[in-house]
Amino acid sequence: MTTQSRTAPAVPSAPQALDAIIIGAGFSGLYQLHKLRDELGLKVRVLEKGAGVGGTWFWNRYPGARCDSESYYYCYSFNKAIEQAWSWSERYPEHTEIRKYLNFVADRLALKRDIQLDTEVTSAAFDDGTNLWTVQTVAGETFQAQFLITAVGCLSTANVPKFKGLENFKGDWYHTGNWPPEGIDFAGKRVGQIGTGSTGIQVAPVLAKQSKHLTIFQRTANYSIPARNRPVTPDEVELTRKNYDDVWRRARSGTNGHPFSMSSQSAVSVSDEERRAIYEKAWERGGLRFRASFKDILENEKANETASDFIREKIATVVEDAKVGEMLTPRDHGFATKRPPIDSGYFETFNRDNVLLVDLKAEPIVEVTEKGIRTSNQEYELDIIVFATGFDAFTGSLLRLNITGSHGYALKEAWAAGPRTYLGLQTPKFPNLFTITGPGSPSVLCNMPIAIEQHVDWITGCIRDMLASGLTRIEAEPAAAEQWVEQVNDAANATLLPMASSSWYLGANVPGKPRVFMPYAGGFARYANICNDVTRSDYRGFARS
Ligand code: N01
Repeated sequence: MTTQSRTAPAVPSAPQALDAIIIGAGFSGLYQLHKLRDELGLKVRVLEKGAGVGGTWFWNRYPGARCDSESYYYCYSFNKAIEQAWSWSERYPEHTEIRKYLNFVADRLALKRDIQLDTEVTSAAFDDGTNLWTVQTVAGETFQAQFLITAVGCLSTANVPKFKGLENFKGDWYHTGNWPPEGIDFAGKRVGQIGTGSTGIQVAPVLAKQSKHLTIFQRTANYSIPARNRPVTPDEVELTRKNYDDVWRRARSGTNGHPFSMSSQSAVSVSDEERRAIYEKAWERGGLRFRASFKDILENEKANETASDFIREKIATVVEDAKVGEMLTPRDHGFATKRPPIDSGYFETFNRDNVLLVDLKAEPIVEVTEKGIRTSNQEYELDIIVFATGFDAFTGSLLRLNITGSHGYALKEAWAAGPRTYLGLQTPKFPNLFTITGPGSPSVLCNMPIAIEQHVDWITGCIRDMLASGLTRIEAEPAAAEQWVEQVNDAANATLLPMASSSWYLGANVPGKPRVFMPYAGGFARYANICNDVTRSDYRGFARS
């Protein structure tokens, strides 16, 4: 870890009084700061653990780390001048370029003066007497504010599996979500990579090129669509700038916050030839849009099987060794029931002489040794282990903040059986606490900046209305949260998403975590309408005083 949180002074400091505290300086925290400070005129401080702004993109610097949404809509839409001034260089921006963009926005809006970096929050406690939150940091600083907004992202707490013997490993190991900013020299090294999710699929082709030898330890074979990344031409930049209003309108009116629409055809209503031609075209175009080829890929098992089969055939065509190709072929879940990755030469990587695939279903990891990884079959000698093993998604980053709400009720207790929120925005008994893209909201099922802007706009409107009415406290009602949890479950069950039993959407990737489907799968546009309707109905489901 390269960032150093400030350390505690001998004598704790007096609380610093603010109107609102925001935790996190990624896409969410930056925009929330702008709205509360520059539109509502509030005194706001952003507390950020990292040494720079960027959130997810501050920490995820592994080679090959890119965004899976296309650059022209993986950005803010709220500010015309910023929108028109920025140019992306590639179809899928690399992490460095996204950090540059977020710094550009932060500088343009003069946000950095209200962002405190290297500041890790250790606890947040609500006081029923004053309706204030008190937030403490590792350095022993104390902040107090009426409103507390978590902008910590959904995928910020690294999941490092507790393999026996990891402490004995004589080489180096890294988690992709905690990558050292100075980078890692893989030249001449024998590298072991564990995990083949979106991250593993991005990092593997680059590690294979940079290292002497790469061993990929795969637990679950994954589908992937070619990204077809390429530079963006000046003409494309110009055209997008002209059409931005339409881009954002389309992004907000759809299911996933992407500006492309879902086909109106069913995959099982067309002939085999037609279907294949549509899939081929989508495969050639590349990217997440592949799943929009037919309207029912995520709703109907037969339709899903057609997409899954098509990709399985592609894997068999690309991978030269048939045995390896079969090991790489997913058979235990349907396409897109887990978050579908996109790649730049992932399956081709297995045609290289310096790459070995190990199937952990056939030979599970027994322990990490001094020299490498021992499976039930043999020991693989390694110099570096890369954990591309994902995150304690949604709840991990919120629970580690040690939040206690009304009458000392701990969030850990409230969510012991899984997160229970109202609209993903608030949890009963945690007044004046708002969660941007929290569990129970569309969040990760969406193009994130669109989901983030919708939440920040709603929270800002809610606070504005409270201040205008002289109200000091807002709290989700337990009955509203119960009903919302049911709606989240119903929305998931109307899709094939719960079918993937090892998905992080369900918390299944972290041993011991309650299995609850966490994001709202009813679609972005429908969700945004529900939120607007709640506002119009005088904040139905919230108790305000
Ligand atoms: O994490 P994952 P990720 N032993 O949880 C394996 C976003 N993202 O970092 O499938 C062995 O998907 C695990 O195996 P299994 C995106 O939303 C965004 O790849 O559980 N293996 C799996 O293969 C994405 O979905 C961008 O059986 C173990 C892998 O590790 C999310 O981040 C780019 C294991 C983890 O896959 C998470 O993706 C990249 C164990 N004990 C990522 N534990 C953007 O473009 C886990 N695994 C914005």
